[in-house]
Amino acid sequence: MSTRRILTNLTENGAQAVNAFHPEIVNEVVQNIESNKVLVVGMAYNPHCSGVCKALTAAGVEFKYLEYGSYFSMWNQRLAIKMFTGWPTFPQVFVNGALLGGEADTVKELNSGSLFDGLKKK
Ligand SMILES: N[C@@H](CCC(=O)N[C@@H](CS)C(=O)NCC(=O)O)C(=O)O
Repeated sequence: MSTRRILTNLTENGAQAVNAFHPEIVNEVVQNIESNKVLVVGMAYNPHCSGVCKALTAAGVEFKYLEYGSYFSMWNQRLAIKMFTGWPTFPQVFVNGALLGGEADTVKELNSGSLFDGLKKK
């Protein structure tokens, strides 16, 4: 049994409500996923967001960073992003058009994976 079955089984009203929830933010994220090999979507004051940016920089990976609010602002805009990606926290890191995950997933991949091969400065 899929635990996400509601996401693929929306009524027309439900789908319209989801699509109308901060589409300008979701569209901006989508455009940046498509136009940047590595995209970090984050929020201010979140140590996982600064941490993942530091880890990517130390590894010589170029990336674009988009920031939406902080612990004190833009909750709804961040919720729209979470509803779109299905990822519950920030940062959200995208590589070559696909969601990789958060800071922990990115650091693990930088240390022992091959996803960033070819994206590191020589
Ligand atoms: N395990 C996650 C930790 C990220 C995390 O827990 N972020 C929290 C803030 S510290 C978050 O985004 N909470 C949801 C929100 O504030 O919108 C990672 O490695 O990226």
